[in-house]
Amino acid sequence: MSYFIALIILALIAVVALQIGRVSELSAQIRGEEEAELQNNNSTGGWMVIFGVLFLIATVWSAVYYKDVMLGYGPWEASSEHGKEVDSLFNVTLLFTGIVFIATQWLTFYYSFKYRGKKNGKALFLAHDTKLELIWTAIPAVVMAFLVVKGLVVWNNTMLDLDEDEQAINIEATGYQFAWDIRYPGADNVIGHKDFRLIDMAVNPLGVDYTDDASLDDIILAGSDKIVLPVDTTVRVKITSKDVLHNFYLPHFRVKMDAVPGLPTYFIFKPTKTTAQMREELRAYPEWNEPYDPTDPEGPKKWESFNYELACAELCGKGHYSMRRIVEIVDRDTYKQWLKGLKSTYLANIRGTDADPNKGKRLLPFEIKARQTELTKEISAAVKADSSNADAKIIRFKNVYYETGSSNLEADSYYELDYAATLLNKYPDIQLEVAGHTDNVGDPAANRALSLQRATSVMNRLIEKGVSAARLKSAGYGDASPIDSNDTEEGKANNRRTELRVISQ
Ligand SMILES: [Cu+2]
Repeated sequence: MSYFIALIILALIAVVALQIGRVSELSAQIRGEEEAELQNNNSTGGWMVIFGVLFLIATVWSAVYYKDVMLGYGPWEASSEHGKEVDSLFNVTLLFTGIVFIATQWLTFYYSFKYRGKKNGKALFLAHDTKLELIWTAIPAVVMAFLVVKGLVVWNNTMLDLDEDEQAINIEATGYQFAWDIRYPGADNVIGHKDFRLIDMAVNPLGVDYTDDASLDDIILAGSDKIVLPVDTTVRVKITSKDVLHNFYLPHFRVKMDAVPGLPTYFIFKPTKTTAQMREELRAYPEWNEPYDPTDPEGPKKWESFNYELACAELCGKGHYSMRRIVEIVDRDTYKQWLKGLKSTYLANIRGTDADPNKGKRLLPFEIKARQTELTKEISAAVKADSSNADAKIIRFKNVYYETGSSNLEADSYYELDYAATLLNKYPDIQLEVAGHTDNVGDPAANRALSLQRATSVMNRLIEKGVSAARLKSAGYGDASPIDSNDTEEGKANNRRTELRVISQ
């Protein structure tokens, strides 16, 4: 240790000796060599100008050279409608700040030369100059005002909420450490209500309120690894967070918004280029034609592997980086197909479980609506079908329920029958048969009798709802014409049915 300290002391003594030597050399110069100093000033001034020129050239050259890796240039033209406005705002700002940058940098270096130390040189004494004050206040004020006004226009175009009649896809993004849950609205395009008090990490991590009808057809892509959206369609993203601040950032679409716990935010954007179109554009650039994986030169090229991305742009914790997600922009038909393949989270995970606030309810509003749409198509198809095609003339009720062993209708049956009655009244010329069928359990004669009574109940309901009695008749077929096997419970359930048959028109 003492050896080490001694070494440091020796080194310090050497430094002190060196410094003393340099000071005496400099003082000798000042005392005797004024000429040398002037020459020194001249050459330093000259080098300043040369450096200034090279520096400005290098700055402009690097900006041009690297432009293709900056958003807004080369392949990175905005992929959203308003993104082009944002880019033009950036360009205008860059123009003004660029002019100021070049002017001030040039003057800094040029004045170092122009006002270098000279013999008899004397500084100018300037106490006040009103004209100068006016100029250097007015010019920045005008430029700033212009930038702010243009900025506000762009901001308003981007951030104004939807008009009431404007068509848009609503989605919701909930950030948490360290993923995004994306909620799609289902057929009604309304995202259901949610409440933090309903959060249950096992069954309902978002706290969706399933007593809200709008929630029932919502689709939650939990921790999803991709978001799919259609091109040329306005999308409104509602953004929330469950824990800390996150940020929903789609760089290619120039949208970025904080996800704040307790304060939903949103933005609206319209993608203008599909992922496939973007890949085709990148293909034109040589650097995108290199292999994506350098160890596999025969593998896919970089442009083939391109994807739009969602990034969390808030340092939200140690797993922050893992919040990156792929955003796939597809054409509208592909989007519809993709959405069709997803099942409502409520139906898939909640329906009938203890977490289901609608437990015990047989039919939910959106199911009723879906069945009504289906029934409209079925009746119109059966009416139009050729009479040689017996099967096509049959409409099978799906939600007609009777009390056990009786022909009394349960109240849940009314919506389907009443809706059928309204539809049948649109075709006043057709004759119909209401047919009852049973499974093979029990005595065939009793089955026939019960199926006739049940068909008659249905017929009476239709008559009650305005279908002319002259157009209707009822029939009970018992177990005589099954449509499925009577060996399984499921098959038996299918065989117990009530049908409507178009017999003439
Ligand atoms: Cu985050």
